[in-house]
Parts: sequence; structure tokens; C-alpha cells
Amino acid sequence: MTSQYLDLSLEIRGEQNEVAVIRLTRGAKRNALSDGLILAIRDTFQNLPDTVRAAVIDGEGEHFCAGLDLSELKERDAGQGMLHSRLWHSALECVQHGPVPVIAVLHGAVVGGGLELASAAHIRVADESTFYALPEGSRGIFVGGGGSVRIPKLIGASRMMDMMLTGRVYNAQDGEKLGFAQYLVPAGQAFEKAMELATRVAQNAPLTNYSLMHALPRIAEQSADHGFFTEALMSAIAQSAPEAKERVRAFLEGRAGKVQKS
Ligand code: 1HE
Repeated sequence: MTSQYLDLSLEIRGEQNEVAVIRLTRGAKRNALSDGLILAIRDTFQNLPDTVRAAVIDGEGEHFCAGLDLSELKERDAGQGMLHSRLWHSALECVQHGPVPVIAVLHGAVVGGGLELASAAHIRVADESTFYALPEGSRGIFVGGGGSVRIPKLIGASRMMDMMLTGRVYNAQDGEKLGFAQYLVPAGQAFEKAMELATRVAQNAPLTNYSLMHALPRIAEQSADHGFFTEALMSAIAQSAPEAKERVRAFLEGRAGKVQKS
């Protein structure tokens, strides 16, 4: 199944239609995020078919995403700017706290709002052409798509501060070491790797994936005492699911795979 929004395509893949491939299709503008494209991202993640268990987000052409569509910025006053930022927040919330884990395919420019979008994904696979920057500093603006909350969690506030103050650009190798991406692959191979990971992620019990996406980041924000308590609740709910019981039984009866040395 495929469907087409403005500057975005959705394709459902896999034997059980379990992987959604969402692609920004505005390559001529380096996938710059117009209001229409942000709305398409929000609506797509809100309305994924029930069969979908994992999603891959990719960008057409040589660059993942050039960030905010700067051509739409010039007419906004302060009130509209606030609402615009809140629109981004709601759209990227649908990516981060939507129904399924999201794997971002990074290549070329991952800059400004493009980095904010990538930061809302759960796994980032970068290829060697990737570079990361926050040019907001030099454009006289600030991040507005949740970057000040999500990016310090990946690389720390001091590195984000440096990127914005000095215009520092990180290449793919350094970006992976810092924590922007969990995987680094040769140029042109990020989509294939992301599909391999999505297929694997889609095999997990849905409740386990949901627990990871929704509980783990919240526990990280809690005090240790509250975190232990939330963990115990989540653990009890996950293990009580019939699917968890069956998976454990399958291992004990020799029907499930062992953990293999990498
Ligand atoms: C754009 C945008 C854009 C390209 N808004 N139109 N983001 C930035 O400050 C990054 C700005 N973009 C760039 O630095 C470069 O375009 C790239 C490094 C990403 C790619 O370079 P290149 O040589 O491959 O492409 P190009 O020739 O610069 O761009 C091709 C076209 O895309 C060109 O339009 P054309 O009509 O002349 O063909 C560009 O104007 C257009 N284009 N990027 C609008 N961003 C929620 S707040 C988030 C705040 C931010 O994201 S600020 C950071 C914005």
C-alpha cells in the first residue's frame, strides 16, 4: 500500500504490512520543512495502519533534511511564531510518542529542524555522507521544533551550545561518536540498514516496544526512587501480557532463538 501527501509519501512494506516507510519527497528544496510538510508528518504518524509495528523515515535526494523552510519564516509575528513552534512540537511528539518505534535514515544535511526531526526518532542510522549542524545561530533565530529538549539528551547541552554559538558542523564519524546516530554505515547503505533494523524491531512484542518508547525516556527524567517504581509497574504490565508468556515458554521449550555473540 502507498499513499501520497504533499511532499511526503507513505509506503507499507513487509509480509504482514508491519513496516511503514515514510519519505520526505521535497528533494528539490533539500526536504526543507514547510508547514504543509510538518502537518503531513503529524497526520501520517497519527494515522498509521494497525498492522504497522515499526517505521522508517527517510529523505529523498542527497540530504535528509535542510530544516525549517526559511521562505515561510519571514512573514510571521511573535504570536504566530509561538503557534508555529507549538505545531512542530505536536508533530514531532507524534513521531516520538506515536504508536511504533521510528528509525531515521540520515544522509547529507541533517541540519536545524532536520536534526530536530531526527532527534525525535528512536534509532538513527547515518551514512558516511551525513553532517550535523544547527545554523539557527547564524540565521538570527532559535530552535523551535523541540531541539533544545531532545538534542542535549543526545550530545549534552554544552555541545549543543557550541554548535549554535559557533556554527560548528559535525561529520558522520564524529556525530556517531557523540551520540547523534547509533549506527554508521557506508554511503548509500543507511536505508537498507534501517529496513533491516525495522524488520527486527517489528518482531518484538508490541507492548515491549511501547514500554521502551514511553517509559524509558520518562524514567530517565524521574528521581531514582520514582524511576524504580515506574520500572516495576511497567515490568509487571509487560510480563503479564499473553504474548510475553508465550515468548518465554517458547524459549524454555527450545523453540526460540538464543542470544548470539556478535
Ligand atoms: C531551502 C532550504 C531551507 C535549501 N529553506 N529553502 N536551515 C538552514 O539554514 C540550511 C539551509 N540550507 C543549506 O545550507 C543548503 O541548502 C544545504 C547544505 C542543506 C544543501 O546545499 P545544496 O547545495 O545541496 O542545495 P542548495 O542549492 O543550497 O538548495 C537547493 C534549493 O533548496 C534552493 O532553492 P532554489 O529555488 O534556489 O533551487 C534553496 O534555496 C532551497 N533550500 N534549504 C528553504 N532550509 C522549528 S525551527 C527550525 C529552525 C531551522 O531549521 S533553522 C535552519 C534552516
